[in-house]
Amino acid sequence: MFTFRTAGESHGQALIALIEGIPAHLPVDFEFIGQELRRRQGGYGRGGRMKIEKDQVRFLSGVRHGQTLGSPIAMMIENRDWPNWEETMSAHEVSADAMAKRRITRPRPGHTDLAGSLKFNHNDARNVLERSSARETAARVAAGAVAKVFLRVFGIEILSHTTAIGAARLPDDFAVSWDRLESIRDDDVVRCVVAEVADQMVGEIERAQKDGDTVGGTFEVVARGVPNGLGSHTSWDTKLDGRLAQAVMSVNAVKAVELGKGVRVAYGRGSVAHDEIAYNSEEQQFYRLSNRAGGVEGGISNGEEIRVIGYLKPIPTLKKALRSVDMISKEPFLAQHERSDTCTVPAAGVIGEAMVALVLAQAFLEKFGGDSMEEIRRNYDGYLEQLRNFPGDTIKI
Ligand code: EPS
Repeated sequence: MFTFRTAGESHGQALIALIEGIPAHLPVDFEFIGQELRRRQGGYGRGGRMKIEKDQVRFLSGVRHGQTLGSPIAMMIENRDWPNWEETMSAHEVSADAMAKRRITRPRPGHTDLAGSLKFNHNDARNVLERSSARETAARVAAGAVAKVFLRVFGIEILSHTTAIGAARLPDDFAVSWDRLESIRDDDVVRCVVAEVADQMVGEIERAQKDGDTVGGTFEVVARGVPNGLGSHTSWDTKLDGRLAQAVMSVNAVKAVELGKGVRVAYGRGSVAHDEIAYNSEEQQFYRLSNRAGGVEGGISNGEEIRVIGYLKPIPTLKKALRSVDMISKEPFLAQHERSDTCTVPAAGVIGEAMVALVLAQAFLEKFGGDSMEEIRRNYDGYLEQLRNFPGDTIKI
């Protein structure tokens, strides 16, 4: 069973990602994993914190001589901001003065501050926001990078692009090709494939920044090479689309998730909503004449590209003041912050890729799982053979 979990506070010592269920003998591409972390840190509109952090993964367990052992993989990303927070975030008791110093009693609208403080009975919202901060997604990207390295062995690749920032958006019928996704440079400021729209996106961010405001937007994650058969129609929680939606929805600030043309088909007729079926006899493979479904039908991957779109609200840490109420005095005040990102949509696409990779790796291991890469390879090749020979001979018992 493939699982992953992260630990760590935004201004704590480090972030941790722990993965279980990656089989033995996967060669670990350290360079690629480092590059994934750098991609997440980029993007126009990030705040002062990204000038401090230079995320790097240290493998603490589960890898030996460049290959996985089949044991839990623990990864650590140090927070370079930690020396400025040692006392505030100390695991040990500190003086009353030190406790009061960076205490937060003024919850930001749209953030977890108030809901979390009430739920956990904290009188300092820092106890909530340190964990709810999107800093945590660095650990997800590290875990997702390992999942990507695993999936790549079986020809599955995942990329993303920014489809909207504020009012600047790609046309509704725009279908990005894999080549264009690959052409996005790691240091691209907005990660949009149409230069004209990219410029408009930069304009949206600049205007929001000037106003002390923030902007949201959308990204699309594309996974290619996914075979027919990941996920299952048999139970609600085995459906691949539901699992992808949950994973991408869990990315900070994402408020809606769509597969393929999910939103638009809801407003149209069935005759133009579905993907007609064809057969390629050379490749001995069924395929679809369009991909409105985003590669999943009935909760099962259908062999087409998987396309998942995430919709982000504008992040809620604002320089511009919003009305709120102090948690302790119950007095109204205007919530306002100095250090803040203006836009995180380009980074969110990279995080979305990680989440999609983690879900696909889990579903892949469910179906083809084994203890070593060699065993999984045999299982997978046998299944591909079965697909080519479909319906083949069924075993008579
Ligand atoms: C975040 C606030 C900012 C962001 C942070 C998420 O951090 P700080 O409060 O230290 O200025 O930069 O994102 C990251 C650190 C990151 O690695 O993405 C928040 O409140 O969610």
